[in-house]
Amino acid sequence: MSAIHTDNAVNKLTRDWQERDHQHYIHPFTDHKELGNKGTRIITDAEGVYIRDSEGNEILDGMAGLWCVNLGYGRQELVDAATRQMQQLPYYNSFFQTAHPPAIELSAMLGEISPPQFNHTFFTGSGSEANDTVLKLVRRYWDLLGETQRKVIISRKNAYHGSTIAASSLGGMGEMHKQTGAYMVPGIEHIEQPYYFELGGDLSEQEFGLQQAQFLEKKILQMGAENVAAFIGEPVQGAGGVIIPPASYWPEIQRICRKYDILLIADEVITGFGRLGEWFGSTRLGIEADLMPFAKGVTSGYLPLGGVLIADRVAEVVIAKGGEFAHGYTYSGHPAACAVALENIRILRDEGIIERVRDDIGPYFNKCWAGLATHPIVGEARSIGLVGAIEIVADKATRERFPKDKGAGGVCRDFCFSNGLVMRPVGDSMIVSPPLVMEHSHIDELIEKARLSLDLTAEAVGAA
Ligand code: PXG
Repeated sequence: MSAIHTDNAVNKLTRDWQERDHQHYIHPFTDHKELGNKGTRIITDAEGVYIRDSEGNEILDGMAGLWCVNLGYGRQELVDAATRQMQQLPYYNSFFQTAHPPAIELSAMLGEISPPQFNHTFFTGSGSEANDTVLKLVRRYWDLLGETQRKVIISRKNAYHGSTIAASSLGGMGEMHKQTGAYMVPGIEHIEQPYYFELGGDLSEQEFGLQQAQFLEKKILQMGAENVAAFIGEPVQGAGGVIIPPASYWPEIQRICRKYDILLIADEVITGFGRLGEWFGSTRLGIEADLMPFAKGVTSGYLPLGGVLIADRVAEVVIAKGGEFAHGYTYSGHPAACAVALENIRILRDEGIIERVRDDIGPYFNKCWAGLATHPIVGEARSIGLVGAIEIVADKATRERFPKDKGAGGVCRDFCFSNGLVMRPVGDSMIVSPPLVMEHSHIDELIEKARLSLDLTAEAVGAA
């Protein structure tokens, strides 16, 4: 249980950090006025699957940081890998006909652990940069094949692909589109998403999956198949609310992409590196992609790194016909980040962590999480591998939500925090994506704290 320190010195230090934070630090995706009134929670330490705040509260990290700390906190091997690499060669680039061993070895290793069509990697510093790279690679590929009219990329509403201008444009988040405004990248179209709980209506899951996938074919025909370059999707939408498509969805998307010969991009930034019990979510869901942007779990978040796995079909054209690809970042393939990634992958492999997600801790989590569906304000509890979502509703039978001004998701998040658990709200859906190294007892603790927080939420929002 969390131990709240009331020590004055501790409190004073926290107030001081909060004050300076408010005065100087602009946070990502944050309403500053609101945060200033409330006060930032300051995280100072972490170990295993727990984070600790500046007041000494220990909190079970149900989000693995931001869906990234796959190995959990405090893995000394990762620290040592970074230290060794920083001592030997802290930085060098791969721009001017040079390279360094960590980036070379990592690109070869990624070829080994990914599906067979992938043998090449382009490195970036983040998932957003990976998707900027995707956008350029896709259009370059078709240009090199002489199909210069193939510019349209089809994505989905409520997709998240990052927050650079290209990545916001690829994503389907309404507020981001509104704020990016006139600067959105042209030629990106968004179709409906496979969100059964919200949009399924009277259809069976299978029928709904097919229907949502067939929006792709309708869009291709509307744009003219000869103009369409690619389709991009997260195997399981993450930031959109852990939306797990019906089993019929991805095979139909794959069929349509093949029929019109358009590239299929699986954004594996969240689903890569074991989250769904396979190295890549695509394998679990039977997706055969041409490009796979990745980030987050590749280093368990210990250092920033992203990249794009490039299938032979694309790599061969870009290499044989492309000359110089005018694209790259100072930190593309940063040596320390690559060294950490290599060690991270070695641990995931040697300790059998991914198999454990598939065969043991994943199924245990799935079973326990499904049990939350009996709670009076839970309309659905879904999960796959080690990601899950629950839908908070006012009425289980009709799936009616609480009035927006109750902010049930935010209320639940706050109760979770004060009960020692991180869960992330997406509207009135509550999300978890814990470290892959969770033990059974951690899952039990997560479920118990989630249930307690749901009880308190029900009371606070005046559930019937
Ligand atoms: N693709 C996917 C599928 C993502 O989830 C990105 C790309 C962008 O990665 P970078 O490294 O540029 O952030 C992401 C990132 C949230 C949240 O609140 C999710 C992400 C990032 C920040 C917050 O759920 N996903």
